[in-house]
Amino acid sequence: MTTKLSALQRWVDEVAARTQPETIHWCTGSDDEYQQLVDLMVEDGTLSPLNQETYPNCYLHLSDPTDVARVEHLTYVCTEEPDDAGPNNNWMSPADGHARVDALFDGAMQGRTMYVIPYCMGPITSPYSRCGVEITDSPYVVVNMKLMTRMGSAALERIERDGKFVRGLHSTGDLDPERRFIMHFPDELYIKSIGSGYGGNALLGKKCHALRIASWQARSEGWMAEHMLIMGIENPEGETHYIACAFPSACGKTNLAMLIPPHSMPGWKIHTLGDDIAWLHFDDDGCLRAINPESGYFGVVPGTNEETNKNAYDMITRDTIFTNVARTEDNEPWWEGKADGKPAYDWRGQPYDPSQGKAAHPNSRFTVAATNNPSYSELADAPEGVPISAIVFGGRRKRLAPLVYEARDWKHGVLVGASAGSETTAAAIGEVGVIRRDPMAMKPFCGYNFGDYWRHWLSLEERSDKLPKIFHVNWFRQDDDGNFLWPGFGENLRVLKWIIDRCEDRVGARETPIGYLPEPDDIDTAELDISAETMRVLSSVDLDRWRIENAHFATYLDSFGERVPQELRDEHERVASELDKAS
Ligand code: OXD
Ligand code: MN
Repeated sequence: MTTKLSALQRWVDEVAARTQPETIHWCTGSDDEYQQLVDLMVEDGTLSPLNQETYPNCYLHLSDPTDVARVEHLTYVCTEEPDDAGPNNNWMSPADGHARVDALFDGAMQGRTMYVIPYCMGPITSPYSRCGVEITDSPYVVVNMKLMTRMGSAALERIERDGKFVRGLHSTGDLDPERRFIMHFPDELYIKSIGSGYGGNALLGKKCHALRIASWQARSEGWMAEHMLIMGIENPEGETHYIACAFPSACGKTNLAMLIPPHSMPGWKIHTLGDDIAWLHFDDDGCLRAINPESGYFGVVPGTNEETNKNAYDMITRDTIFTNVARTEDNEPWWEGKADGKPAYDWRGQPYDPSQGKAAHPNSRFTVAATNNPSYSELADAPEGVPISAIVFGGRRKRLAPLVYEARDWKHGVLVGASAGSETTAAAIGEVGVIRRDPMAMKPFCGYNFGDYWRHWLSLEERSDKLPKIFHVNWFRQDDDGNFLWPGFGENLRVLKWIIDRCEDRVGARETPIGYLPEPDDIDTAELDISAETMRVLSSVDLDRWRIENAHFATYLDSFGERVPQELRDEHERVASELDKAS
């Protein structure tokens, strides 16, 4: 197969000339192709079949031990002006960026097959979807892209019709962290990634295209590309609200999106549209609608069990690629938090020895098609997307942030999102558990200066009088002994119900300097073992700590200098003076 789109053919020829592959394979996206690549990888040891009786069609990939997470320090946005990438990104000039990686791509595919993967982010027929082509020398990337995106012949046909696509060039190179770079050239809609096979660095449709490049495109085209799950919440009366929630990596987006309602809420249903990325566009009536550009999940495995996320637990018993989990004697996958079985081999493939650390890597992952999810919403394929009633920000905060609060209005909501912070997780290389600012959960993914990004968010107010309400949640509050105050998981639906009731003006709220909070008994705690005192703590505002938090945020804003919109500074000062007045 080749293409009639000369720009694409030229690019493929140009890449082949530089990387010198042995053969070129244009991916059709067929099931046979998937199976042939799986067989090839089983033969060369890249994949191992798991127990096919209990885990049909499941395979295990153990990565190079240095290649287990996103590498934010090696991820660059290459713009002519450093200020366009902003202090939130590593910067290189486009000329230096290309030169740096092109040298590594020279001859990089010798003796390998070069795969050309046309893909479509979003439903093939949606006007909101955007396409790309990833060239890679990794069959592991191809099979993951098959599970995660609409890829192959149908995508190629759309690309040939559109004539426009994002170019993504990837090679695993020699997996040497010294020769690993993830480079973005937003002006050229070009991504070059070398030296890593890890999902967030190598499945270029995901973070590189659907967030970093798409956020750049979205600003100029008037839409939003966000690190958000999308879910539908149906009440017993059959009324469904859709919400989009932005939480940092490994903070429970997948679990929330697939939530199973608690026993005390019979008749409620959850419909999952997406667990990681939302593209939001205004329709002709000014309603903000969301599509999920992806069609599969690349989720964190540890902690997944029948209690925390039964839908995910069931979904990954078939047709799943596991990366860096442990294995039992019976060749079943195993991870910390799995209720049954015990590990015989760890994620490095070594006999399990607890003194050597966890059996499964804390950032071990499953890749699976979204259609495997028992709570999959057919509307995930709807070209027009779904209308969003609420945007919810959140993070992991042991202290400070209450269980839930609502922003006063859109402008305040932008401040709430911009000032969000969270404890770091194993999804990126680096120290785990330290608080960092993660505006809109986009710190690692915004493809341009955060100052300009906040301006773009603020500008949406001029576009519509039907904007969603904005909320903030924190499932992770702890007491002084490190116990979680809120049970989380399915019980989070109780909080989502309050959010929807607020959207429908069905419940009141208490006004505070940080926004509107529920009264402690506004959140139904029937059948929960939680004291009135805990609910009081979860729904109170520690004014002194918030003043400190607010002052830290002022310093953070200053680091973006003149690019910070005055409107955001004014809003921040308004909250600061409310906090002063109240304390
Ligand atoms: C992810 C991440 O894999 O955010 O989704 O790191
Ligand atoms: Mn993510």
